[in-house]
Amino acid sequence: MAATPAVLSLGSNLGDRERTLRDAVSAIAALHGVTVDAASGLIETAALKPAGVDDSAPAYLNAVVVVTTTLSAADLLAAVAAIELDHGRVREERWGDRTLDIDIVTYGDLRQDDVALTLPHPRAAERSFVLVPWLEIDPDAVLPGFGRVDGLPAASESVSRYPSEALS
Ligand code: A4P
Ligand code: MG
Repeated sequence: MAATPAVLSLGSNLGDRERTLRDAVSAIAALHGVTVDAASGLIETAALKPAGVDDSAPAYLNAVVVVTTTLSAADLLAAVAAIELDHGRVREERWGDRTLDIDIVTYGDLRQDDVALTLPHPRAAERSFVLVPWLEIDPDAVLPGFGRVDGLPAASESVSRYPSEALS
C-alpha cells in the first residue's frame, strides 16, 4: 500500500501527563507501517467538556504528531486505540478525563463521515489545542474541507506552552 501522511492529536489530563505523551509517541513510532516525521511541543489548556470549558477538571497536555503510514485509516485507528488501552484509558463519560486520547485529525485528504472514523476529525477545526501544535510542525498544514490551518480562527488563539524536552 502507498504511504499516506496522517496527523494525530494526543491529549492527557490524568496521571503523569508528560510521561504518558512521551511514551505514546515512542509507541506510535514503534508501530509497523508507521514513521513519525515530526512531533510538536506540549501545550496546556483547560479541559473542554460538552458543556464548555471546565476549569474544575484537570488541565490537558496536548501534542500533535505527523506520521507517514502504509496502514489503512481503519488499521491506524485500531493501532492507536490499542496504545490508548496500554496507557490505562478507561472510557466512561463522553469527553471525560483520560490518561490518553489519540485522535486521527487527517489521513491524507480522505473525507468520510463514518461514526467509527470521521475524517478529518469533526472538531479539529475549532480546537486551538489541535491547530496550534500542528502549525508548529507544519506551517503550511491544510485541513481537508477547511483550507489552510493558519487561516482558521482557533489557530490564532493563545495557548500556554508547557516547558519540556522535544517528544521525539
Ligand atoms: N472516532 C471517530 N472519528 C475519529 C477520529 N478521527 N479519530 C470514534 C479518533 N476516533 C474517532 O472516541 C469515541 C469514538 O470516536 C471512537 O470509538 C472512534 O471510533 P473516544 O476516544 O472513545 O472518546 P472521546 O475522545 O471522549 O470522544 P470524542 O467525541 O472523540 O472526543 P474528542 O472530540 O476527541 O474530545 N479538552 C482539552 N483541553 N484537550 C483535549 O485533548 N479532548 C477531548 C476529547 C475533550 N476535551 C479536551 C480534549
Ligand atoms: Mg478520542
